[in-house]
Amino acid sequence: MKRLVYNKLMESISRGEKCHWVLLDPDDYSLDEAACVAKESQDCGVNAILVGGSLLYTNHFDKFVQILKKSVNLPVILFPGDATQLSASADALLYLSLVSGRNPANLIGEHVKAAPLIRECGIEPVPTAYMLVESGSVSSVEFISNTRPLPRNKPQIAAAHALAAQYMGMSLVYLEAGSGASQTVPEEMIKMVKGYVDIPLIVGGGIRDPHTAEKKLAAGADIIVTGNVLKKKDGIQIMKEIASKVNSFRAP
Ligand code: 1GP
Repeated sequence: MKRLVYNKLMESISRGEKCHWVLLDPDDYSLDEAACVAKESQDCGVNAILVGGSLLYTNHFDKFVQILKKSVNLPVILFPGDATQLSASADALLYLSLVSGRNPANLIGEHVKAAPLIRECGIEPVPTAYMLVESGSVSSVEFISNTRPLPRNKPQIAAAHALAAQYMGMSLVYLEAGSGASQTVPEEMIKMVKGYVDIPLIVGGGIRDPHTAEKKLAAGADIIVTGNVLKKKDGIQIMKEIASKVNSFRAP
């Protein structure tokens, strides 16, 4: 199994570096806009681009990935809502198991559908424990996956899930408040999960300013993901500030 993207990520994390990934939902951008936003993100100092969404309304997924690959030198990593969101042009794919839920489709069903295609396309799968965290309202992931999020005031439950995922051989843990979340993943939960596992920790959902990003990193996030902030009027400027915070971050 290919491990190029993952090994590079591990090298950077072992040097004590933090990462900032940007999520581009194919429904939010035309192909030209995507190319432009990806270049701007690269110029801001972002480390990788994620592509995907819980539910897609547009039919340009593969072209979307292709144009991103042509526009930037960053790794383009799939963040699929289901087994239909695949593209041979991507560098890697977060092979997401929604371990916070108990829906077999998101634990093994979609994986079985996607596995032969991933093999055929030669995409690098990165086994990722995806954990949805309660964030004040029903997120798209929660609704579409028909699962319940982890209670936000019970960090020990999140830690047990992350540890189980590590014991099962997963390579990453992703703590997700949901795109556009009004409440981000609590620092207490990030800290506790980080204390339980050795694999890198991704935190995303509702991070819209450099100060919030810094708090997540200080609590133990290795990678932060931002998406919606780009759609703000001054989104690129805010992204630049977040990326610079991430790139210059040193553990306190
Ligand atoms: C969603 O964590 C990502 O999976 C990004 O969330 O759009 O709220 O930044 P935002």
